[in-house]
Amino acid sequence: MEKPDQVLVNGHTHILYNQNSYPSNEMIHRSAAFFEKMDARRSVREYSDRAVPKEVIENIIKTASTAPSGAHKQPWTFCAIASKDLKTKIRAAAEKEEIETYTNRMSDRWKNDLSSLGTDANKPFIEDAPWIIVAFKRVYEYEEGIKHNNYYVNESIGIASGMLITAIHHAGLVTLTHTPSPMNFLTQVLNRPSNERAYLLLPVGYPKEPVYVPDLDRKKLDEVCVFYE
Ligand code: IYR
Repeated sequence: MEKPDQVLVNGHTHILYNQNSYPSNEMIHRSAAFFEKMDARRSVREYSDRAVPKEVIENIIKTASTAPSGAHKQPWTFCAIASKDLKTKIRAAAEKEEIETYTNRMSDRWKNDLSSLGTDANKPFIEDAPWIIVAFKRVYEYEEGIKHNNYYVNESIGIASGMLITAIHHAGLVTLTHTPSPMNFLTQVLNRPSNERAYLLLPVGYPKEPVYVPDLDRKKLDEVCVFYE
């Protein structure tokens, strides 16, 4: 059958797409190997100040930005911060919120749930890591001067953030999803426009040596998955 290089859909060009596929045994091997790789990922809270090339940060953000998004609006902005001065300002503002959160906003049950992770209001990683990435979701856009809401913004930025974390791990670096709450101070510190809302703050770098992480188990497959065959 003839396969044209492109077709028209509602007057828009759709191009021929060829995704590599693999024989079943190779697919099983590849998917198992990727699971092993991702299962080795851990959130790390203590960072070395060893430099990471800007090109690596560019590549991981480009990877995140390949994520699917509502109507392909790509409703995200990733701010990558290496400036010591800005990192110091962000740390101070984040710790101010976190002190309030840990002291007054979190329930006892919540604090108890976090105790095995060893988190507290101190956030030295914001200054220690060579890079901080702040993911902003873009709630709306101005198109020809008219305000249009984006679609499925939370889903889109969530998926992109997952891909960002995967790309960081793949590069051999570590990260952590830090969620100072409320995080609107980041709008002011980074001078972002009013259509952007801070979503996650991720330090990116090498772990401090030696570094220790909580001895966690992951849920087994049958606890997270139900098959209907
Ligand atoms: N936002 C705080 C608290 C925190 C909350 C949860 I749920 C965590 O899994 C980890 C930390 C912080 O970033 O420390």
